[in-house]
Amino acid sequence: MSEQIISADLVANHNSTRQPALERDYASLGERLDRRGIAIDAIRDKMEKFGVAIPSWGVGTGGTRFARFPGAGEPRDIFDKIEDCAVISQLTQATPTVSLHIPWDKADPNRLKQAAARFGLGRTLGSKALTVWIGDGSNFPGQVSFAKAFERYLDAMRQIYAGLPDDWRLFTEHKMYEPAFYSTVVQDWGTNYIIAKELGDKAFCLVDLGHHAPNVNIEMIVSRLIQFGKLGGFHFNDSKYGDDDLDAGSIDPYRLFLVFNELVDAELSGAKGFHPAHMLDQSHNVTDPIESLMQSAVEVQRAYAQALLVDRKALDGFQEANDALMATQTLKTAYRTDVEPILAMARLRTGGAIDPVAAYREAGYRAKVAAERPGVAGGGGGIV
Ligand SMILES: [Mn+2]
Repeated sequence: MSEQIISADLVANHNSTRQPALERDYASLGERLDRRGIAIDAIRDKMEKFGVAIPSWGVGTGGTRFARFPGAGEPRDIFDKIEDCAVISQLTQATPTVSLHIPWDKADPNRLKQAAARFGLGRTLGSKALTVWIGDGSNFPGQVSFAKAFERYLDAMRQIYAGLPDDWRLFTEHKMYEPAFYSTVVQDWGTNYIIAKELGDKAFCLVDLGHHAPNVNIEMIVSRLIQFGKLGGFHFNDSKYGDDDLDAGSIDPYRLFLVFNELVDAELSGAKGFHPAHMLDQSHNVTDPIESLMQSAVEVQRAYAQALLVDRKALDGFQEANDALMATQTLKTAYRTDVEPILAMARLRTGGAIDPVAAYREAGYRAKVAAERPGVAGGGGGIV
């Protein structure tokens, strides 16, 4: 049994006051889904198995382009970060893994393994994937040769790929711009796909939702990568303009749903080699990072649950009949369904909190660590 940072009694009390209402809501939703031919328990089972990784850097306060405004009780090192990640995992039961950022998280690997195992984050260092994002590019027209820059990139990546263990996967991430503002070597999914094809069978494309031009149809990119066996996984966040760090589902939850609609379609149709890795990748400046990450993990889970409710047989029929109105309504029917009772029931059954943010606030965790962790200047900021 792994160690629990938030008192088990507090979580039990939190849940006991909310459980009767949840059970009624779950039964009511179950009845309505049953009329649509959907077994609510089967959806709940999938939620219980679902996991999205927390990035170690996400639990600290991020930097803006102008300054960094540290929050109280910020983690001082990777070991504090692992404790914060353990709180998120305990209350949501949706974030069983932590993704480390090298070189920000330099630490003795054995000590890291022990810390992760202590909080049931045992898979942390059992990773089988390496994500490479290189912010190479230029700020002025004429500054670099596009072709030479890409050839240098490919040469470097071939060396990394050659050193990859046989059972590992290599993910490459495209990003439209930043830190370079005129051209970026891996700027779009087309370049990313070329890289994955050039490197070989262990190379896949990672899609960061915030790394596209405004109005780009990201769900279609996801479909393309699935169709040609090159979707590696996701960095979830949301974006309004040129940012890539807002909380998942906070701006355009329908787009998040449409991405999961493609993922569920691939899952149910048994797309070859389909096992995407999910991670949050966002930065928090005006919220408690732990609260934002808990909420974001739940939003990703919610999109997955809603996408599982799509009547795919009906959708296929409407597509074949070119009935655009009913096809799109089929998606909307799933999206409009409030799946919160399913998510809360999954959390309750797996030891989490029915309302993770409320339980976190009841526990007073932030005030407690603020007293234990003196403020640090600087630290690992940065935006990727
Ligand atoms: Mn990213």
